[in-house]
Amino acid sequence: MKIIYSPIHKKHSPKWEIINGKNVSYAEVPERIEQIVKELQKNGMSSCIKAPKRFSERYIKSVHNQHYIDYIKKGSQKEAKKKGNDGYFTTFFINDLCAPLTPFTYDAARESVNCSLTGARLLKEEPVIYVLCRPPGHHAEANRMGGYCYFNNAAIAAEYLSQNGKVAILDIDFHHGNGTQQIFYERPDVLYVSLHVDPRVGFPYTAGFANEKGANDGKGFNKNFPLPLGTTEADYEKILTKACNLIEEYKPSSLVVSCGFDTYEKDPIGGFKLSIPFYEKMAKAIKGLDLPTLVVQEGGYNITDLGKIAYSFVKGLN
Ligand code: OKP
Ligand code: ZN
Repeated sequence: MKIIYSPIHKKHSPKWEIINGKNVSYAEVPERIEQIVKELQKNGMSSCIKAPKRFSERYIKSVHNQHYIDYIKKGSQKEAKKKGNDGYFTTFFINDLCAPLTPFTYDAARESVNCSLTGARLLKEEPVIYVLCRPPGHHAEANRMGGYCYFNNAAIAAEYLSQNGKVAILDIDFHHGNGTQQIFYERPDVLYVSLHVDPRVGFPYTAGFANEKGANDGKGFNKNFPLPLGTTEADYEKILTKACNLIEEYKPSSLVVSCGFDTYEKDPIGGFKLSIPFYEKMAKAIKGLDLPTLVVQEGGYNITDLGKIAYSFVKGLN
């Protein structure tokens, strides 16, 4: 297995998000990825870790609108020139107050895409690749940032892979990937399947309902499994099996996993009851699909245990 990692993400480190009009300290911190890398290295995986290659901005444009890309780039540059450059929320191209622009936001988001595309390209040679990227991407729509996400790493990789056949995306982050859903909503050649907290009680609130099934040519190729707060391992496992069956029936050429660890029982912003050993089980179920698989990091915010969760998951993939 190969792991794709770049240290550039560390430069993107916003202080706040705004929830209900109040500043709340930012949960999507550099330590997340650093803890995972440390734990994988500790477990003898250093030789698996590869640096990303650089990809042209036109790959980002395959999913996002050019005005949106320029806005993030120029906004980050503008912020870098300011004195108190703690980041700011833009007025345009935004879904919520959880994705500020800071001096290195564009650079980090761009490198995060480089990581996912490097992984996608390597899938020809390696059956399973784990992309340790941040900022995450699944809330980023074609022209809207939000939920700690700017460029949709998983969607850009899926778009790239779709040139060689149908792609399934399995989103197991605690939150619904509204961005990924929106990007492929009218496409039959990319299946989106997501398990997440019921949007009536959890972020992103406006998408992720069971009746969102795709539109036009894409009708029937979007499947949401909203789950209640407090979902147990037994219940989660049943739904994951259903999700895997759908993917199997679809017969894709490759699989992209939007992999969040905020389903963990002690996640500070999650609300499911999954334990560390359960992640190995989940990964085994995914591995059982026997597809070229690109695992793209999304959320997961328990800094203390993230490394152990990731290592449990990696054991199941191997
Ligand atoms: C990003 B990813 C809840 C705050 C919610 C935004 C959550 C974004 C999640 N107290 N803030 O899907 O992990
Ligand atoms: Zn999440």
